[in-house]
Amino acid sequence: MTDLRSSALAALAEQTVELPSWAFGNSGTRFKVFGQPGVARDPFEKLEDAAQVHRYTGAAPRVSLHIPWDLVDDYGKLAAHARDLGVEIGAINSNLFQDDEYRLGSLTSADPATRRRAVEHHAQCIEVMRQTGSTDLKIWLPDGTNYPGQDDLRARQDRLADSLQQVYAMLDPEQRVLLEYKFFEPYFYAMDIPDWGTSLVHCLALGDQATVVLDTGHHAPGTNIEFIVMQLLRVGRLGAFDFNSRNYADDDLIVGSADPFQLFRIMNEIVAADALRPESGVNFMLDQCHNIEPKIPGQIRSVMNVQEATAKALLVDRDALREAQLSGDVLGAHGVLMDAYSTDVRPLLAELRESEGLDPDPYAAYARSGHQERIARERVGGRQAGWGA
Ligand code: AOS
Ligand code: ZN
Ligand code: ZN
Repeated sequence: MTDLRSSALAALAEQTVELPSWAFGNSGTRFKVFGQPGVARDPFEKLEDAAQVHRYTGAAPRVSLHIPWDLVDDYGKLAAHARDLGVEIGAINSNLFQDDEYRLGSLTSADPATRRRAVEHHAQCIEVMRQTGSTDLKIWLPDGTNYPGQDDLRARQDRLADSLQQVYAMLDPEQRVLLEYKFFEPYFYAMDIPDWGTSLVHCLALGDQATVVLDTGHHAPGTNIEFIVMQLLRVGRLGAFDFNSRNYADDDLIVGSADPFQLFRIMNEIVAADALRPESGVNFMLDQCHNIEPKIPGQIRSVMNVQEATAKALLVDRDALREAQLSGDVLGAHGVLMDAYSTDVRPLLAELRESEGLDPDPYAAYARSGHQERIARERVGGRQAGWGA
């Protein structure tokens, strides 16, 4: 146990979680966007808020950007601002869902001029990557059809493969594509990348610099997500997570809030495959919006939830588990997993934070800092996460 504890502490000290810039802007549902006092007004302020999350958790040193939501004149300046704050720019997210021209598809469009525009948008994103030092280009493809017969499903895949090939060809050697899947929305008959299999097929055709993004909110209810995690790790193509929690749709709620056991099962596969280390190439990102709760504390809570699930996964007694599995001890093996899950890891994480010179309770430390009150006083006129914020 002492060994497990100290190796868990060492692994947790290395773990990082990437924050989404859009978590720090105003957000909501299609019914209502709620404004919050002190919300970030531009990408520079979003970085300042993200840096607060890193300051109190010590585990969130990167921020994903979204183009064009995070459009600025000088990306070198934005990256320098990030560095001054002690964070860096993470994945660059492209946007193929806001233009009228993409109504019937972007990278899959039957119109070559529309496809060309969608590919060129990725050239712009890759340029941002060069200027900010980002190595991950994240593509969520919002293309799909609403009615059987609306378009030729296979032709759409062929056009997608060709467009992705053009994007891939523009990458620098140290850059990679992260290809996300989603089974529904904004189209409801057939999405063009609905599942991990389709994403993987395209990644395999593209080459080694293409990997799959698993957004935990993008599966049908009851899907065994940890199985997908295991399989993608097995073939070396799990590039990243978009962590969040879902109950009904793509809810983008705080990761681990409704089903901490699912998060534990996912992290258990990560730890079992030794994929927690930064060199494993899995980028643990959040993709969330905090519509009714305060945003910086919401992100702090999210990072803490990921850490707690990870700590429990690190405490699984792998030798005992293997022994029970090999001897066919069904309940014994299950019990090993449940013992780890049932451990209260909060003291372990408090010890980790104290060893790093941090407050053992990041959430309370941020609340005491007065930052929330300061931004509410000083920042006036924050806008929605997207739509030109
Ligand atoms: C959309 O449902 C996806 O989860 C995305 O990852 C999207 O790219 C992200 O929300 C930023 O636009
Ligand atoms: Zn996502
Ligand atoms: Zn989503």
